[in-house]
Amino acid sequence: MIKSRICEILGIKYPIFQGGMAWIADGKLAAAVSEGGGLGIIAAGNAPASYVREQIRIAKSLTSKPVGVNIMLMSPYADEVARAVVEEGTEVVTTGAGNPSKYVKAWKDADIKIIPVVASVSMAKLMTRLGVTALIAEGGESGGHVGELTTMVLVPQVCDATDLPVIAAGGIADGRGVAAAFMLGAEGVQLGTRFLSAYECTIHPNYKEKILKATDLCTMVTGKRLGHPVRSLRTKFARDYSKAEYSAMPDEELEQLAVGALRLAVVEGDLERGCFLAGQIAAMVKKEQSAAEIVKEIMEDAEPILKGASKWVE
Ligand code: TUI
Repeated sequence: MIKSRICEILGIKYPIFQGGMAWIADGKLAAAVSEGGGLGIIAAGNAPASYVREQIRIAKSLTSKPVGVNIMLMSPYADEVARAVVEEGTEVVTTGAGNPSKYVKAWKDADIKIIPVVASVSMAKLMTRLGVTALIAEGGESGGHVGELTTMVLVPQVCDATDLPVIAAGGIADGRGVAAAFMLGAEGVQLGTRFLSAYECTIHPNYKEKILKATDLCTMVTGKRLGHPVRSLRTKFARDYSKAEYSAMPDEELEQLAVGALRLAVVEGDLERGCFLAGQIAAMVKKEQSAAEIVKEIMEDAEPILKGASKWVE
């Protein structure tokens, strides 16, 4: 069994997190992952605190194991969600798409375990100084909002910059990816895209089908011009948006193009206007499974690979 500090700190069986995917990672999916021995995470995304409270309660009705909440720091509701997690007695908070410094004191006072996503060494050092619990080093292979560096490059540099446990994210789909992440110094992994095919993941069937049929080159990054690069499936929406980015279209109009596109993908399965966020490993997601099966399969597949690594050394 693969164990690390993160299992003890969080009280989980396997050091694997389910990424906090906006519009997708609800209380039901998070509870299923936690029941399977990983850490399920509810995504606040751009939703108000009332939605997050409701999902926390749903998760708590389905599992007594720890469940995390991811706070997307660019959300207009980030402040109220940051207060709600304290009031709801959330055990673990992860953050993304920004700097969570202003919330750290209140969360520490409430004994919440704080695990920010970092996309650079400087942010890793800053978070370490603030006394957070662990770090998620997320490379640009991931779906959604992406940083500049790849997982292969970011993880070892973040591990060198901190004594905290590091969770690797971005580009991990199976046991091989887990083993590789541990070789880079990580003590845990976070996967998003692989959980899109979970039975408990209630995205529109069109979304699931697109993931299951994806091929290696099927994602692209858009949004660089406005400073919010986002990786998604190469759909009509993504190609149109990309074209608009390189046109003379004013920034405000460009911003308007993307409004509501995540909801259209997740809820409506809108193949024309939806933005289907997905990581580069989408092509490695081949079948529907329960969340618990995904967790167990990935972590058990990683074991013989890590054990067998000595075969390379004479
Ligand atoms: O946050 C994510 N992935 C996301 S958020 C999201 S919702 C969204 N919708 C529309 C536009 C943009 C986002 C979809 N996917 N991943 C975690 C992550 N955080 N990746 C990179 C970062 C990050 C980047 C910069 C974390 C900190 C950071 O610090 C910069 C600073 O100094 O504030």
